[in-house]
Amino acid sequence: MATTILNLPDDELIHPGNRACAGCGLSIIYRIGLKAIGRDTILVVPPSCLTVMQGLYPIAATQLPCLNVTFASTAAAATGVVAALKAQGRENTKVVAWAGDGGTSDIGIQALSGACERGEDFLYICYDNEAYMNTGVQRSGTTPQGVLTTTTPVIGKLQKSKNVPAIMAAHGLNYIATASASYPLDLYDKIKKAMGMPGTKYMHVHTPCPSGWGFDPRYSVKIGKLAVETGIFDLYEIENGEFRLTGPSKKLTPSKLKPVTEYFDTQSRFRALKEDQIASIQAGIHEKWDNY
Ligand SMILES: Cc1ncc(C[n+]2csc(CCOP(=O)(O)OP(=O)(O)O)c2C)c(N)n1
Ligand code: SF4
Ligand SMILES: [Mg+2]
Repeated sequence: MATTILNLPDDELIHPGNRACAGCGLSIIYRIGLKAIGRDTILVVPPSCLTVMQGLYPIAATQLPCLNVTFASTAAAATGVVAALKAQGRENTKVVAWAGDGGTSDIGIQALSGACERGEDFLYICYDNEAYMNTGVQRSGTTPQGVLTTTTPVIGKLQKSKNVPAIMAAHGLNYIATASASYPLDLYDKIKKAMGMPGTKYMHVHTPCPSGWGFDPRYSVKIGKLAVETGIFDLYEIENGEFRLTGPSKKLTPSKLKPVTEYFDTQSRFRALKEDQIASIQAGIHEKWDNY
């Protein structure tokens, strides 16, 4: 049965107060995600807003042991931690790699692909705020086309975003899921399910970022929901090769999709988009949903 706010565990694995910006979607998913992950877990985290948010010992925000590793090596380091635990006979202790979109779609993809191909036993969570935020909003492989960052031309990013869950699907993993900071209970249930499965599991979490996307922090949850309601970000699972839409995406049909401009208008990063570009993005969303 789906988790509700009433049966979410009370155990808090982050301390109150951390260094994330106000309204940060990452702080929502980290708080709820750790409840699903549980205490007997070692985290592996590359440079990102998450390392800043956690802070350094002895004032770290996280109560779990965490290995901070170099940008490119997250999945390789997680592989090593799994092997070390096995050598110590501690196979009940789980390993979770938690990285940003830059650290996943660009810099860490080679190590991640290798670990997936070998079927290493850990969960990899990519929180996608759609740019390198920690260092000042540089474009990443998942930054959407037309978005303004500090390293895109004045007309916005020229290229389309990289579909990382599809790349993971090509590795034939047992479990792949998307989730959103705006639907934390759906995120909780998916992490819980992934933690109980063998092999490499991958989750891709859409994570609104007020500082990098250009909106008032009070609207983070609303904007994440708009991404789902307009069909630009879809919630789904691929379990043992079987694809299914989940949660609010399951209830959507092409005729129920909100116009994508409702999402774009909430964020200054989309201000360079021209009408013909918006029409083309809207057509692409409808085509995707027609295929669903
Ligand atoms: C090899 C290397 N290059 C660059 C950096 C600087 N750096 C630290 S965090 C970061 C941005 C990470 O972006 P992302 O993975 O999307 O996470 P976010 O900051 O958005 O949370 C960069 C470029 C670094 N630490 N190591
Ligand atoms: S820059 Fe964005 S992702 Fe990073 S802490 Fe601030 S709101 Fe969160
Ligand atoms: Mg990022």
